[in-house]
Amino acid sequence: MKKYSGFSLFKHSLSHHENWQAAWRSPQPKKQYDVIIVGGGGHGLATAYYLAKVHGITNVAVLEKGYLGGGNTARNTTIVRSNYLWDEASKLYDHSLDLWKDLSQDLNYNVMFSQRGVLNLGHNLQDMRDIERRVNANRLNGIDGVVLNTAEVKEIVPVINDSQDIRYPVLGASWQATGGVARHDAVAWGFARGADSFGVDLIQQCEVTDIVTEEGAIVGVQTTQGFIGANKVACVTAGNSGVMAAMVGLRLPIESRPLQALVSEPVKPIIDTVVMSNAVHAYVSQSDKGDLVIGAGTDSYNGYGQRGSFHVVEHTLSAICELFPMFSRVRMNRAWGGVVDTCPDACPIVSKTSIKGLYFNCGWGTGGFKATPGSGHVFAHTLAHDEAHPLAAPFSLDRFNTGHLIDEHGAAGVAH
Ligand code: FAD
Ligand code: PYC
Repeated sequence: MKKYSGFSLFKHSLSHHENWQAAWRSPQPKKQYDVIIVGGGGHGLATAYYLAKVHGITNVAVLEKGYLGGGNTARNTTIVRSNYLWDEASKLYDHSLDLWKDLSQDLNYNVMFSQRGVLNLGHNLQDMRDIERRVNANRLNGIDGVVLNTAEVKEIVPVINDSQDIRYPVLGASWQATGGVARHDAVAWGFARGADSFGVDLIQQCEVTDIVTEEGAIVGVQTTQGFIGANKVACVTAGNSGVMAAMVGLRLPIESRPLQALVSEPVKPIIDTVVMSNAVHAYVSQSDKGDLVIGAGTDSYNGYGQRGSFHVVEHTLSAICELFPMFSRVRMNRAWGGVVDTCPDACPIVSKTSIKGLYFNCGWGTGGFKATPGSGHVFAHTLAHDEAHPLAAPFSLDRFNTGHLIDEHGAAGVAH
């Protein structure tokens, strides 16, 4: 990777960006690849990076219909944690959390991973029982977590409304001190630059319009830049996975729905952790720039428009203002939506398919950003060995036949 001297950094700071060196190449697609990854979001790029770095497989292309990291990777609220209930999920997300810790060093790119802690609030006795159960399960799996009472929550977030006389009083919370946030764009760019440095071709503005098979095996993909041959095709297309599967006559157990978030004008530092409430469908953290980053629950209908309903934002902001009355005077700058694909058990699909050489990594729903490095790492193994990584094995498509679902609705960041 290119290293910059102090002088060249100074020179670049005075020049326009068109003079900056590109962080990755923009090659023409080759005729044939060992592996084509469809989808240049964080997960697809991480998969390409680990395929090259860990498994030495570099004849790889990532095909992205828009620009790298412009899908849900660009639209998420960057919360990272691993406090899931069941062994299978918590081990997968904790593997990811481990990778986050050294990711900036590994990529030589600052992904701004900040372990500022994550609170999941409880508002009634059943919430608190669920929190205790989840924290106990986490600790049995070696994942840090404590159960806090109202006063302890208030100590961590002095601006929270601790009145017990409100619609959703704060009775306590789970606290994962090692959770936090990372910079979403930097994660995509860091993995992209890393993959490119190993010779992976990153091809933007290249939409896959069909997956081509012969006698039940992959031969390549049809794209807006023509046919490209491949021995293996890995679909990492988040909210478009159902569409990709339909190209080969497969039906995934997935619903695709809009999920929204919004940011305020920048304000002085006021909240130095992440506060989430599944019950009120609202969560908030503060970016390094000062914006309050606020998120909502999913819309209750399926759709592919990258925007959500107004009433969801209204509901979220009324909950936020109840939890943080002082935020009622902050102005909101912008709102946006992404499309999240969710399985019935709120867990991902990381899997081979019945078609030889075709793989899916999807269904991360409202919570896949935190999994970006871990997902790429285990999926690369699955692609390289044509056999699931042990941490990915419980997340194969088989579970919808065997009934071994892993119900993580309770630990999902937002209700869906
Ligand atoms: P994406 O980044 O969406 O990448 C998929 C890519 O595939 C896209 O770039 C798309 O253009 C491309 N593509 C699709 N079809 C084709 C095609 N036919 N040909 C070529 N390319 C194609 N998760 C958390 O853990 N923490 C959070 O705080 C959090 N907050 C969220 C807030 C919002 C508002 C949203 C929408 C999501 C949130 N998530 C969060 C979820 C998280 O964003 C996703 O799970 C994660 O980013 C998925 O990454 P990805 O790389 O799989 O998908
Ligand atoms: O999974 O932690 C999460 C999350 C937070 C906001 C959206 N998803």
